[in-house]
Amino acid sequence: MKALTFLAASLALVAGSVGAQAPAAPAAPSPTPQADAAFARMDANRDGTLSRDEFRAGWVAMTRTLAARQRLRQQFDTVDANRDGGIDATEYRNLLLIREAGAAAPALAEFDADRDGKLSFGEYIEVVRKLAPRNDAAADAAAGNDD
Ligand SMILES: [Ca+2]
Ligand SMILES: [Ca+2]
Repeated sequence: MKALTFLAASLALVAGSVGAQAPAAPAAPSPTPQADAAFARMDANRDGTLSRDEFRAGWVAMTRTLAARQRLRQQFDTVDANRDGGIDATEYRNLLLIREAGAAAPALAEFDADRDGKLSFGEYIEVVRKLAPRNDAAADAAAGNDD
């Protein structure tokens, strides 16, 4: 389910359709709302079918986002030295981005949206976005952020 949500979010990038109005809801609830949303976003000209070009563009955007997210996930797992699934204050201080920022480094709390004292993967992506704004991987992965 999480992967599907992510997929749908990734495809929001396609054709700049973020924020565009959702297609008319079908009479019966869709069994695959994420897939339907992904399809709608890939369907750039809204004609209800995917051309080869629309599919190609969607595929490229999706694989790019997935690859970016995978790279960030690997980074996150490396930083999470004690493997508890979160970046705590000590691990945070060891982040290259934080060390490079030195005294200007923002506090962990600034990114700790759920206030549990650690950074989840989603919260970590915000760190990379803020401190390495030119990092395409972060931008892509953040667009598909679902946690
Ligand atoms: Ca940890
Ligand atoms: Ca947190």
